[in-house]
Amino acid sequence: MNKCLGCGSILQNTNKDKLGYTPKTNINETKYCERCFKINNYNEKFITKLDNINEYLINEVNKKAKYVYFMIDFLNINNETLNTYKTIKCPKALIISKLDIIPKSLNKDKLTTYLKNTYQIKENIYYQSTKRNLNTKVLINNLEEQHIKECYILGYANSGKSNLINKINSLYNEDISKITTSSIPNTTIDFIELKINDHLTLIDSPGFNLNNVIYESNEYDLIERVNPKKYLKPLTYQTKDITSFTIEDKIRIDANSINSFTFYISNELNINRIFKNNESLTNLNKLELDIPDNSDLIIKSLGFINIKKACHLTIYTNNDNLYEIRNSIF
Ligand SMILES: Nc1nc2c(ncn2[C@@H]2O[C@H](COP(=O)(O)OP(=O)(O)O)[C@@H](O)[C@H]2O)c(=O)[nH]1
Ligand SMILES: [Mg+2]
Repeated sequence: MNKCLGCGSILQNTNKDKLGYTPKTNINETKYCERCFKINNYNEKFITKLDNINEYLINEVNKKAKYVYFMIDFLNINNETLNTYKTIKCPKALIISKLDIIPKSLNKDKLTTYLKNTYQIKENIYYQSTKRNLNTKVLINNLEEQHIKECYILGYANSGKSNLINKINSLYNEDISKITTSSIPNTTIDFIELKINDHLTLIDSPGFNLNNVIYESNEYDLIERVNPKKYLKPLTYQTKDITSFTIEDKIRIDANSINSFTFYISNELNINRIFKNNESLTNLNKLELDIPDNSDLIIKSLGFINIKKACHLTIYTNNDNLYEIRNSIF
């Protein structure tokens, strides 16, 4: 069975609507499926749904893997993503990816201590950026020092797994077949084994799936703006009394007291502040939350809002499971 080098799906030429399709009569004549070809050459965008992907990944990896790097990007650190990390049984390390977007004010040693304590992580935590090529070698050195010959790269959708593997591959090999990457989640369909050199094979994987109000929307333009292109600029708003915030007209957060809200989400997403009473989004589910002093309100896969003082919030949302509260990361 030939697999597409770009996404890992099994190549087939019988069903145009199924993954792995190629129009070639002889499958051996191509390395890539039509979908990867279109993403790579025409920048076409596809939204692909992968059923039961989380269970599939955990089962396969817990059966086969001897070592795992698990990638989570800075805006996606929460109980749900870290609980998934904890289900991986073999030796592993956590990679906080997209280091280039992490606010400079955040000290990495302190962040590590915070993450280890808050989420009970025992393993090493690395910070990495493919975009700026930061700490890529550190990851390889760690594998070499431990004589690890095969490493699975796991993580949530869009955490940067395929870009990292392409980067490492390009450091060791000149003429490489690239794994397909894009800003739309679920580009990688199945495991892809890539021999980097005689001592190391990396295995790319589809991303774990996170429920996300933005990804659910199927709006490409919006999905692309969730991932910050550069260093994140936190936005602070002071509230006096009744103030509503809306994010991309998908989520509404109502505050009712003097406070300070600092948003750590992509600067390309629209945050609106509305002072007067208004009816926008009040047709959605209403979620009431009590926030303790100096907490982060996490909006899964978008980021978080640092809230200075204890308060009560009313949130209008189409998904109650998107929110978590933690002690401030700062
Ligand atoms: N800012 C930033 N974006 C990144 C980095 N690595 C990947 N991305 C972006 O994240 C998105 C998903 O990347 P991809 O490697 O396909 O993620 P995967 O789904 O985990 O394989 C793409 O839009 C990339 O450009 C990084 O180091 N920094
Ligand atoms: Mg990928």
